[in-house]
This record gives sequence, C-alpha cells and structure tokens, in this order.
Amino acid sequence: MTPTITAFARSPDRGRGLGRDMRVRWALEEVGQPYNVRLLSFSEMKEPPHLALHPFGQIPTYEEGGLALFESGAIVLHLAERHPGLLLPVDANARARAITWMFSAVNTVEPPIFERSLFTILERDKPWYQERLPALDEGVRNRLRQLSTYLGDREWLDGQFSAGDLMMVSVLLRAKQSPLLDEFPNLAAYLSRGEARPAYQRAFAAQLAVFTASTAS
Ligand code: GTB
Repeated sequence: MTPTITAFARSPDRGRGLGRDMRVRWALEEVGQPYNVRLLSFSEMKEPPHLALHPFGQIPTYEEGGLALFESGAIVLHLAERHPGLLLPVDANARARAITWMFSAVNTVEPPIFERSLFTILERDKPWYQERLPALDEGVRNRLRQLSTYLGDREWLDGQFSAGDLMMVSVLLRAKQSPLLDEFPNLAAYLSRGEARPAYQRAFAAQLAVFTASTAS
C-alpha cells in the first residue's frame, strides 16, 4: 500500500524545504518507499476531514492502510522501524542512541532555532526587535556550540547515518537562514553532507516542484 502524506499546497517558505513534510519525504526517499502527497490550503488544514487526522490542524500527516499518524518525528521513526537497518541500526543500543538523537533534535535543538526564526519573520518591524534579537541569537549559539563540541570531526552523530541525523540536519536547516551556523564550520559541513545525500536531493526537488507549480497557476 502506497502511503499518503500531507503538505502545504503553497508553502510559506517558497520551496526552501523548511516545511516539516520535508523530513518525512526525505525518510521515505532514504528507505525507497514511493508515496503520494495530498496538498492542503491553510483553511483545509483546519477543517474536520484533516482535523480527524491531525488534532492540531497541521502538516505533515501520514496514512497507510488503516494507520494514520501525525508528528514528523513519529512518522520518521515509524518509517525507520519498518525498514530495519536503513535509518536505525539493528544493534539495540545503537538503535536507542539514534532515537535519542531524534528526540534531542526536536526537543532540545529545534526550539531555540525555531523561536529565533519565527521572531525574525514575525517581529522584524517591531520596536523591540534589535534589543531582543541578541538574546535569541545567544540561545541558538549555545545549542550549536554544544552540538558542535559533541560532533567534533565525526561524519554523523553516532556511526552510520541514521534517523537521528536526518532529524538533526532537518532542524539545522532552519539555522542556515541565520549567520550563526557558519560560526561552527563542522556543523555547516555536517549539514552539507546531509543535503548532499541523493535521498535528500530527491525530497527537496519534490517539495520545490509543488511550490513552483503553485506559482504557475
Ligand atoms: N511538531 C509538529 C511536527 O513535527 O510534525 C509540527 C508541525 C508543524 O509545525 N507544521 C506546520 C504547520 O502545519 C508546518 S511546518 N503550520 C500551520 C499551522 O500550524 O496552522 C513549520 C513551518 C512553519 C512556517 C514555515 N514558513 O513560514 O516558512 C515553514 C514551516
């Protein structure tokens, strides 16, 4: 059964791959699973048919037969578990560590990055913008510094590329918009390694094609 995911009909990021459907598309490509996409407008996301799939009226969702999931991390974990050895190591301890990195990406690293990013989008014209930005920068910088120190000269977070890396790279992509990531060359290189993966490239092209088509109509 071919799974169906949901994504923005017209992504506010204009095809830069920052929507959280991108990490799900990437995981699907990594495991070689073809998929369908149902595109939604913002209003459709808040209507009962979609709310039945996603209680918070967001994208992405994932449907496969009788299974319906929301939360990008849970969807990536599900895909990784369905394809042993590709996105999660077979060794139980290594697998647990990879899942730890998935949680740390969304729970510890993403919040300051996302908060800063939203602030720069939504509050750029506010009188407090210049005063508040340095504190948000410092929050991001602290996390990046800690992650950079851990990563050192490792290629991936823990041995082979895993769902932990997929989630961490996805989170770091949003920091690429700021000058902060370049302060940590090993993280910038880690991000580039993730983006260079063929599966990432296919996923990126697919979401960009959606945005490009939406602007042509
Ligand atoms: N924790 C959930 C997950 O990981 O799946 C979060 C899902 C989520 O935030 N979805 C966003 C959404 O549906 C899209 S991805 N938002 C609509 C809403 O809440 O009404 C996040 C996102 C937000 C904004 C931009 N942007 O402006 O470019 C890009 C991506």
